[in-house]
Amino acid sequence: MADFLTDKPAKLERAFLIGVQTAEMEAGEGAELLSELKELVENLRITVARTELVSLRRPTPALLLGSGKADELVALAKAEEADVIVFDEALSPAQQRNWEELSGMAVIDRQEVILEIFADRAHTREAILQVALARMEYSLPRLTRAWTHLSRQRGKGAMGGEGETQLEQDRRIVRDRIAHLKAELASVVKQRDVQRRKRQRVPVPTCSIVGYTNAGKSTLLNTLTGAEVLAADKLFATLDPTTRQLVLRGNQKVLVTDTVGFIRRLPHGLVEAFKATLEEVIVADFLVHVLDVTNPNVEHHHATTLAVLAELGAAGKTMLTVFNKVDAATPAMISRARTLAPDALFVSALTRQGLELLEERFLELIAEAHSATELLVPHARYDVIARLHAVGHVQSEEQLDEAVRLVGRYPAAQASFFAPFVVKPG
Ligand SMILES: Nc1nc2c(ncn2[C@@H]2O[C@H](COP(=O)(O)OP(=O)(O)OP(=O)(O)O)[C@@H](O)[C@H]2O)c(=O)[nH]1
Ligand SMILES: [Mg+2]
Repeated sequence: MADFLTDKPAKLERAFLIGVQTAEMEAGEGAELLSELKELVENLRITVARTELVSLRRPTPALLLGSGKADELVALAKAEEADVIVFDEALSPAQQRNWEELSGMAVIDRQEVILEIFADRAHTREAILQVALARMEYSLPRLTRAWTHLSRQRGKGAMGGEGETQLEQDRRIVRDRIAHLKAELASVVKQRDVQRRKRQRVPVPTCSIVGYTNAGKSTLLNTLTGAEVLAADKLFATLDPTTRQLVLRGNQKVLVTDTVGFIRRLPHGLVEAFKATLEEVIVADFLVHVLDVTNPNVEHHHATTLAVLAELGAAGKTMLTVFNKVDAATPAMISRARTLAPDALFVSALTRQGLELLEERFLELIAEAHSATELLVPHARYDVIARLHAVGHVQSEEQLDEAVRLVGRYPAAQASFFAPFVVKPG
């Protein structure tokens, strides 16, 4: 089989970055995206030799930019001795191929950079499968390229007469692998479902931490729960959701899940592939949206997270907005954040500043999401009490003369069993 999927001979080292500012974009947005792209590329341990921002009026089908501009940029990239050109704007498979022919270099776009970072970070079986699937779907229309996944393909004869059949073969292999990955992923997802259902038997409230990459989500989970999730100053440090129990005042428990970070222009295939992982977000009782208050692009981060949540079908969920890293913020940053989200909390996951207040807000949201039920159970029905302890969550238990008064919760599926004893529904 053609091993363009696994072959990684020539690692790319010096990148020439091209950002685009179109008329529809806000002033400065192209530059902002370009600096974010620089950070992304550096996360792949590739040196950024130079960045260029071009203004684009009308995209061309062949090269996106006009051919004069393209020649100029290729000359600049060559002068920098770059071995890869990276576009912030998405390139069609044809545009990508044309640029590679024009420059003789690898030419990739932001989407491929993000896919590459995800591939680099994926460690669990589920994450590896999800990233592999997203990469395959990205590669399928691009099989005629001389470069793939940041490395030159070896032994490929995809162009020319005989190459036609080779290309067809390659396509079939990739399609087969996509089908295979989907099936394997489905079985992993099923296992997760079983695990989650087990957890739901005891209806402990759940919340998911969401937000832009590097906002401090994992640090917050670690500080709150004493978990030891990897938190690092790199993009997409977390790919797999981690759930930990947090015990609040009054012994109220809540399961907190840390999730993969979001970013602007996330490849659609990745959102699709990570939907299963992000299901935690959809089933959570409430969300905690963490933002880095010190980041100059915080408004865009805010908007991006809301957009991805909408794409996941989680737009209407109860959400607590939290500006993190106040220990490093200036008063100007704080007032800017207030304008963006007036009801937000300000915390530092590093110094614990504001976390007590955050936990109080958790308690309020839990109370809203799960108001407890009150039951009166005759002493003779000890089986009912035992069952509530086994399948539900008992907040308080009081021995009265004729009965036991219990306040707590149980799964909806058990409602008919407990119904005869309910005196105050939740
Ligand atoms: N100054 C300061 N830095 C923080 C704070 N919280 C997190 N950081 C730093 O921000 C960086 C990113 O933190 P993470 O917790 O890995 O961020 P994340 O949101 O989980 O990032 P991804 O998993 O990549 O989406 C790390 O270098 C942290 O040390 C904080 O309250 N103050
Ligand atoms: Mg993280």
